[in-house]
Amino acid sequence: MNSVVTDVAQERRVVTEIPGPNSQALHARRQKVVSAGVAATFPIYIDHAKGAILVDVDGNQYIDMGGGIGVVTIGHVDDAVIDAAMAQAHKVTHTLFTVAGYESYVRLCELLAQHTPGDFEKKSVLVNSGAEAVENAVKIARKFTGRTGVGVLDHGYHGRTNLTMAMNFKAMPYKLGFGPFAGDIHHAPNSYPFHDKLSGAEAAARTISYFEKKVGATDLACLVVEPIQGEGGFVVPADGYLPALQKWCNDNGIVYVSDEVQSGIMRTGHYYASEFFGVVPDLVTTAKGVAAGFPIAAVTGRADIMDASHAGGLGGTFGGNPMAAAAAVQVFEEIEKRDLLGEAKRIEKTLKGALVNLQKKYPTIGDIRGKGAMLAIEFTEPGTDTPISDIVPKITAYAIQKGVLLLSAGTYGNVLRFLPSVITSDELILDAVAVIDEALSSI
Ligand code: PLZ
Repeated sequence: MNSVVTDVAQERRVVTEIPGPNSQALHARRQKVVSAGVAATFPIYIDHAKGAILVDVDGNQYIDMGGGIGVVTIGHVDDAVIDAAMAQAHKVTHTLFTVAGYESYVRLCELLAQHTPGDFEKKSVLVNSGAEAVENAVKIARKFTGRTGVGVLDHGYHGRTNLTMAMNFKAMPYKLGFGPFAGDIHHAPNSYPFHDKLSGAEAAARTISYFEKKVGATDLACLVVEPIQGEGGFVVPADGYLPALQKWCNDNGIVYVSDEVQSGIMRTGHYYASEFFGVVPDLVTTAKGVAAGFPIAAVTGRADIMDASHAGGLGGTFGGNPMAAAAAVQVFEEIEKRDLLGEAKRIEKTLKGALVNLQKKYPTIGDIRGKGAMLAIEFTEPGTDTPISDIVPKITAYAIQKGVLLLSAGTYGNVLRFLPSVITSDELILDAVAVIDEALSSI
């Protein structure tokens, strides 16, 4: 277990019952010391990983179709990223950037300014997690506007801190019993074309009317929107919806915040999903895929907004950790060097094609949606949009037994979402879909 793993055959391989004996033993230890509030979606324990494959402590190999919920977009244990982080680790591991600086923080902010949407002067602050990035975006927008209201959309997800809990749509499991929550958060209906059948213009008019009636535009500091909703079920808004929201924000002095924690950094075949929709946010949050698993996140946006905070108002002990920042810088370099945006588009072509074929066989697949390597299928009663919520848990339980790790999503738990690394081969993608096919025919 101490040896350096250099390679793993890119294939699924089941060599014990799942969970195997070593995973079972670790799970028993975990249950004694890890809070029951920390879920265990699969009671398996990973020893090492490479590329698109996870290897558990019993030697079982899984095709990772979840990427640690969209984090290892570049692939597990990418050599260039690990080398960059290790080189930094041997130089300096911590100073606290607000006390004494280092280059990787500055370089990452340069890259974020370059690759986030919008051709204007941008600045960033680096933090530790997606939720912390969202918290900071709200903080910064409030300081800039002198207003306090925060608009969010139904089916949205923004984190597990007190403020971001209040911004989430779903009570269970994110909020129930954890209140009281931060105030002045206002929820409005989103665009969910598969269910609401509204055009982008109609859905935007509904959203805007809610905010205008319930809050009043002049009391809103910001609107925080995931361009493709992640935990909510990879909800892709109707054409024109996001640009209409952005225009309304711009016209009314509301800071438009794009929460790209899940959809950002090559995931959709673009650096940021906002680009796909033709939206130029005032502020963007980045986390997950930016550093391949090293914890780091950012708020990036218009320099005047980012500079509205007084010195000392933003920061935190570990924010922009040198190793995590060096890893993130390398991720950006690899995206360019290896055309990883193109790889995300390849995943879309292969996976969407296979899912369309699957839908022909199984009419319970009501909708196929998403972009790049962020795709999902939603299960509904055939010919209707009534959710069927017991199919997805059966598929994920079946698949893990066969060496495929799949994730669910959606307000009704009826969405199977795919967040594979963009380096996953077509062969592995098709193999994973074949396992879903087997699962569906066995249900
Ligand atoms: N904003 C859009 O998707 C994190 C949550 C996993 P953190 N989504 C995965 C879980 O069960 O906690 C997310 C997101 C969007 C914010 C966040 C929060 O990011 O890094 O988990 O804090």
